[in-house]
Amino acid sequence: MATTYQNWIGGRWVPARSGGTRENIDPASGEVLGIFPRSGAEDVNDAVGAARKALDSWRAVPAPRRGEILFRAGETLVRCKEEFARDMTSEMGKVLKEARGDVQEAIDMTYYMAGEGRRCFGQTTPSELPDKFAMSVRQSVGVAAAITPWNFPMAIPAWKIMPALITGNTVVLKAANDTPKSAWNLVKALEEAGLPAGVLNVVFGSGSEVGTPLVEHPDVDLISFTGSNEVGSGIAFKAAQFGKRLHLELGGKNAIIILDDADLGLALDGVIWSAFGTTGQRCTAASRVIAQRGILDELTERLIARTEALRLGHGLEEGTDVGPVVNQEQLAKVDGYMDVARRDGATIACGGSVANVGPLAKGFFFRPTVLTDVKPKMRVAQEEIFGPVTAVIAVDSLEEAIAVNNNVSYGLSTSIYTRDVNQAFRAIEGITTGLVYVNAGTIGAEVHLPFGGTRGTGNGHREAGQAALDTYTEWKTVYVDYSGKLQKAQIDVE
Ligand code: UN1
Repeated sequence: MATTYQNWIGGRWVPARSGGTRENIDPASGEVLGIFPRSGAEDVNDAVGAARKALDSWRAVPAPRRGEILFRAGETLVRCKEEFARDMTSEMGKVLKEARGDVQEAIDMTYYMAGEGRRCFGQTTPSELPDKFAMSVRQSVGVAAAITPWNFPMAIPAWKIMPALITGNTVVLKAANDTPKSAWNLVKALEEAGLPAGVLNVVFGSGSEVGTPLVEHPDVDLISFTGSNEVGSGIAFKAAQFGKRLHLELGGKNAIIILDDADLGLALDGVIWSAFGTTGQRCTAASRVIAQRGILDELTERLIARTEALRLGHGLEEGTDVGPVVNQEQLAKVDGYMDVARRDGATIACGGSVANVGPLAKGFFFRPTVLTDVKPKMRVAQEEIFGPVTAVIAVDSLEEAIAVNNNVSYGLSTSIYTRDVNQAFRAIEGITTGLVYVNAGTIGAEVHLPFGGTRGTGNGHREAGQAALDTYTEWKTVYVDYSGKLQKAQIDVE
């Protein structure tokens, strides 16, 4: 019998008001892992109400005290890391060592933001007038809605929840439908750490049944969404209409540029890790390899050999390199791109099909795929596939590589492999994505630096690092005039 889980609203674990439920399924085996609420607008309303009610007292708690709660939650995450990583692999498929990394990223973010409880710096500057003091302080925004994806089921909720909480906001989390247990584990850790009732609430359910009423709720002040461009642009439209603050983290079409002078073995390690890690389901995944012509043949040959050697399997099994994709819909989408590739004239050099024999029969497996003869304007070189597929594009020069890299509607992550420091710096300057790596893959961002992208990848905001605080706070500028007389800025200039 699978365990039944509940929403956490106003400090209580409660079922969906409708009584509706949904199964949490292992995408590698089809096994039912748990039963979660299938919530709706009435549950969202309860959660937002609880968050609103908790707001004034939470923002009155001194930030260092808020930080202590986060530190305690971080300790639980450390203690339960292995268990939580296993839960994650079971519910979304990524191999265990990567799931451990996901939990670790949540731990890192929790500790980092807990420390902000004693920082959260503003600016103190001289005033232009005598006997006057000028400073700026951060204030919470209000009730934050965090809408999170299944590919980083603990890290990304932590990226949103931790900065929101430390800066005094209350939160309603809508966890991804495919990964409720990881969100539940994170929320439970915060509950056990002593977070007061209503400060964080989690409502399980789908985008249309929970996400939409949450975005539209008049008592939600701020929305942070990570997911598809299609859903993100719909949210942007509503946020504008209802006057809500919005942070968006959407798709990517990231490239690894490999120049003729690169260390090819190192570059291949980066491509394999970045293209097929998390089964290619990262917004930072390297779905393009932009190769200079001098190394093209050798690179392609070695890339195909290494890709064909990758072992598909259950992410909990020793020796598995690549797990399943998350669900049937994603599998069909990735498979559909093989026809698109063929029609446009690309070559499927390896992989290119669903793997469903033997132990793989019960899961959603797709063979790691390398596409060659790809031209920069082909759909497979422009659109986010979000699966274990990478496309090799040939270029003649660094300048052409940079132009091809930048010429997509996304702008998240790029990496360049070269041993020439001049070329590296020219690339750093010319690349227009939000993240740039030199001699490392496109994945693996660290939590204390800004994370996000240009163009269609987002709406200009960043998460993680100090930049995250800008999403979750309002600036309050304070002037204290202790001269005892009327002093006029810009007027009393003599
Ligand atoms: C994402 O793919 O949505 O840099 C986030 C990385 C991870 C986070 C990825 N630290 O790939």
